[in-house]
Amino acid sequence: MADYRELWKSLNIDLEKHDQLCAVLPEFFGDIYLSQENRPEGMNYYNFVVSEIHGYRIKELAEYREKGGKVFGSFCVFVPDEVVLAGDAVVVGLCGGSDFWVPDGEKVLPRNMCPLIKASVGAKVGGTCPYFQSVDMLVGETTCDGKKKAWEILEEYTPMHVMDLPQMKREKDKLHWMDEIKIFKEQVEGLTGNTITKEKLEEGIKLINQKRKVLQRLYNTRKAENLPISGKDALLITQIAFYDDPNRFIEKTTELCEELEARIEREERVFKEGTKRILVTGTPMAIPNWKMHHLIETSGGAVVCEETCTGTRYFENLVDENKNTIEEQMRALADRYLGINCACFTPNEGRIDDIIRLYKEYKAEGVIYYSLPFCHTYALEYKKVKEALEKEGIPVMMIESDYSLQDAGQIKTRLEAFFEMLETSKEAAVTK
Ligand code: BJ8
Repeated sequence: MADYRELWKSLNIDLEKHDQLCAVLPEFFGDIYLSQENRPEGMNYYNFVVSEIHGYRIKELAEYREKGGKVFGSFCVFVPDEVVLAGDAVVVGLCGGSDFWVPDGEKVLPRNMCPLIKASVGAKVGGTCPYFQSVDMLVGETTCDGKKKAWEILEEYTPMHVMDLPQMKREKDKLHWMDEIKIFKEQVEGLTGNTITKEKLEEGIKLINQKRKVLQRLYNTRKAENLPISGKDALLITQIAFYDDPNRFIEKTTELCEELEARIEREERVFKEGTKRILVTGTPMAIPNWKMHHLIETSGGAVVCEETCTGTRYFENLVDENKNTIEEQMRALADRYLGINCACFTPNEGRIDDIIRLYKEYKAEGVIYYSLPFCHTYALEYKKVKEALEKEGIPVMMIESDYSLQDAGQIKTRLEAFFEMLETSKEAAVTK
């Protein structure tokens, strides 16, 4: 990585502490990612993005802000990026996925709390995340209780706007969410000084739809019998989608998709035959949380799809582009976003349908239900998901795990036993 110390200093980064973070990431990434065999050439771009994770993009954001541009930071896939783009602003995802930030988070939050929240708050409080230091406004939402209360702490550091997400999906909730998007539009206009016109919003909608489409194309390649890409690599790409420049991301991911489709034609695979195809469902995996995928893919499994917010919930369903007024566009945005099936909703039967559908589409052989500790909504929803999957004859196992590596050995043992069970039931089905 080039020398960005002056830039980091200008962003009030705690340089000494930040050096510790920079020192561990390359080795961590090397062990988990670069050790994989037969990776697609197109992954070089994403390797570069990670090698420059606190550099290149931060410099771009700084240059943009120097010219008067504004940067928004969000924590949830319900925040409509389209509105930010329509205001000629930039949006970056800020969810923390590293154990490094947890101790700083614990200085201001209770210990028995979701690591994603602790890491996100810790990244800001400790002054070790240049993305947090580059945003002009944070956008929170009322999803889980932990996040809601965390916003009250974060707003002591950076201006914060909170979107009131309904927890049901009735018509009145849709109207309420539409109102919230309108209020958010006013916030974006207020901060940027730019008016969001119908034309600008249309551009934003088209661009984000394009990003969704390229991610859908990428995921489609994972439906192939011969997997052309590992689950770890696919996860990394989705994680990067949250903060990369959208146009560049679309271009690079399109190139990669072409390569993957050619691999499928040639029947080139990244895993040996017999590797168990796994659907992961549950809480999001913010960068650099690669733990579960790494454990699965080094224990005899391959992740073929993620029903998570760093997976299909991020890009399934497009916003209708053919609307004639801002009012209609707002309704189209509300409709698309309220189609996301997060466990913070009740009832949330749609998520169960999604899991079963994705399991079939991606020809999965088993489901790993992943939950971060203290995430009550996802942990509680396991009961209903498990019952529904069992009814369908779909094997499922729940794993609750935080960002530390302490439980890695124990999880590996459980995964190996689960994959063995999948193999035994497959053999039994064949001999029947
Ligand atoms: S739409 S999953 S990104 S809220 S922070 S709920 S893990 S206890 S992140 Fe989420 Fe939006 Fe829903 Fe997706 Fe649980 Fe942790 Fe809360 Fe979390």
